[in-house]
Amino acid sequence: MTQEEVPFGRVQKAPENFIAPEAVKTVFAQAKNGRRDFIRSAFAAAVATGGGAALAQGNPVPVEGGDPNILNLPEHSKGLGQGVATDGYGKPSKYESNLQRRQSPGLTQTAQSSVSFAPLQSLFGIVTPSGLHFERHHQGWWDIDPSKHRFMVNGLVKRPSVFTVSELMRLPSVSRFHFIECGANTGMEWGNVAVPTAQYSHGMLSCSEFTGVPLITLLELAGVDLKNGKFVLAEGADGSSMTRTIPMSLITSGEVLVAYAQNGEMLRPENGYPLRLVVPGVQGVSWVKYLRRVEVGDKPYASKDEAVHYMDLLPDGQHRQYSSIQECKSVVTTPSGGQVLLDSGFYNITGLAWSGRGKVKRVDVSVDGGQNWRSARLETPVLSKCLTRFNLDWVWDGKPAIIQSRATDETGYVQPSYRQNRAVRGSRSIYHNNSIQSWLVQENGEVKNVQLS
Ligand SMILES: Nc1nc2c(c(=O)[nH]1)N[C@H]1C(S)=C(S)[C@@H](COP(=O)(O)O)O[C@H]1N2
Ligand SMILES: [Mo]
Repeated sequence: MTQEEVPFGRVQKAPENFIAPEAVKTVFAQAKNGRRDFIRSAFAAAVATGGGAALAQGNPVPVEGGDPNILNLPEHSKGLGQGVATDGYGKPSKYESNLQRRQSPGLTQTAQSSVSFAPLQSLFGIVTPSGLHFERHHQGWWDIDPSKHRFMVNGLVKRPSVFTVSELMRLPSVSRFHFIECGANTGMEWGNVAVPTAQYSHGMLSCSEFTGVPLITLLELAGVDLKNGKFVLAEGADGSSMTRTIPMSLITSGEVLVAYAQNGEMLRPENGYPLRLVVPGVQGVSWVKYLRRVEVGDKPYASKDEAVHYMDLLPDGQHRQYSSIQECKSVVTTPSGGQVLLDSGFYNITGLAWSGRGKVKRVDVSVDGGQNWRSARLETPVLSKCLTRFNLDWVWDGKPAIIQSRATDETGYVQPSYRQNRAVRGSRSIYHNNSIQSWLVQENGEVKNVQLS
């Protein structure tokens, strides 16, 4: 892997003004006084290392030579900036061009039947910017003309119905934050293949605010027979003939949406424009893109994408079907594989936790390979079937450390270790790997993906 391929993490490159270790120690000591103090003293400590302390007191800069980034007035403080950015869709800073979704070096790279992974190690908060949302296409993506797209409801309904996209958009809508995770996320690791970065180990995961119409509203408009109609088959309009069975219980709860928008704008074409099914908590394959039809039936359909693919091979050679809910899982995104810690001292351990069964209740973090655990701070909002951001203070002593996170959801389910998962599932599975992830911080600061047996 080249340097170019390692997406920029906050700890990967040494910016010239990185806080000196001495200052960090002061900051950490003061951090115990609470967060508010921490921010204030972090600022004080940071300026104390450069010319800023004196600046704050109104005295001349005492640092020998001075910091040219402060002393030399930059162009942007003197000249006229650029005009309003009305020349098309806004773009990230050119200094962030390394932040990209990428195909895994270890997977076959057939563009139309492939995956691009989201750069989890460089994202903040819980929302995935739409241009960095992971992609999984079985037969390529399309930019479908919404005026020609139709959505049909048939099967066990009184009035088989067809909706245009504009008709759907006239109906009462809801907006909800949810994660989507491909059932194959972290799949390589079942066979002990340690892919280099969090992007490739966990990046078939994204989280957005989706807007759309609850599917139950559309079924009711069509006069659904809920007595006999226990399942729905969802079908996409692309050439992959993607069809998946959704149990009616998920639909009557009002959770399943026919979505047209993502993060405040219409869906991106890669993510199913103009319509996609949102099935909170369920593996990505059921979130059918380019959604064109739902059929109400009385039994599961056992379509190719559920009778041949997306099943779990068990150690006795049997296959487990319809294990669709994404169980509670978490991953530390910094420090994570491919990043480099610059020096011993203070670091903010941060990561993501999620559960297909509800809210995340707690996340414990270990820096010694699971011998001792501390509870991380869960940042708000903590939402159901949504990514939750966690953070924990850590002072690295410069010795090798193994960093892990272990999430617990509101049902009381605790994220299992590899040993626990393999005892039930063996090691030849592909899908539904929610094992605890381990990152080894080496003495030289380089972070590696490792598995503890
Ligand atoms: N029509 C259609 N829907 C689809 C797919 C597809 O190839 N075609 N891929 C599925 C799979 S396997 C996943 S993991 C998710 C990926 O959604 P994304 O590309 O928006 O991340 O879409 C699902 N829905
Ligand atoms: Mo998937």
